[in-house]
Amino acid sequence: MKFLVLNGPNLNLLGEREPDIYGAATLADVEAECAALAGDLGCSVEFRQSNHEGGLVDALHDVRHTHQGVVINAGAYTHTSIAIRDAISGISPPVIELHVSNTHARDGFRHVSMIGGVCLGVIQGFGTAGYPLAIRALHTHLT
Ligand code: CA2
Repeated sequence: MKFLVLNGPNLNLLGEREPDIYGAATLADVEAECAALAGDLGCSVEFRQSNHEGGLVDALHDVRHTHQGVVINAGAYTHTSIAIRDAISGISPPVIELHVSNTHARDGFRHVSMIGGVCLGVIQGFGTAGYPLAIRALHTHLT
């Protein structure tokens, strides 16, 4: 089984700024942790990141016949993007919405998700530890 972990705008800066909200781990650290877990579970993960809405839509389309599940942290596009919602609706692999922070404990505009309603489930508020949790959740769902 192959999973895509897709990160949206500004998440390439993980571990570089705002450690009080997003923690100290970099995206490369998170990728290494998820790759190790995936190996233990007998599957594999591919990490991709884009700062562009269309890049995230393209990445979702790209894996529709090749991967069995997706974890997406769509960043700020979570709260605005009908295009990403439609892309998730348009592919078969189950998608888990993930956030490092608890968006419900933050600004009001972060309380709304355009994508949550078309995802298998949502994991948020557990820091970067949420990424391996999401890999486990996908694996459990599919086996
Ligand atoms: O908590 C999350 O994972 C978010 O998806 C992160 C987004 C935010 O817009 C969402 O409301 C919640 C922002 C990502 C910004 O990432 C940074 C990481 C380190 C330093 C600066 C920005």
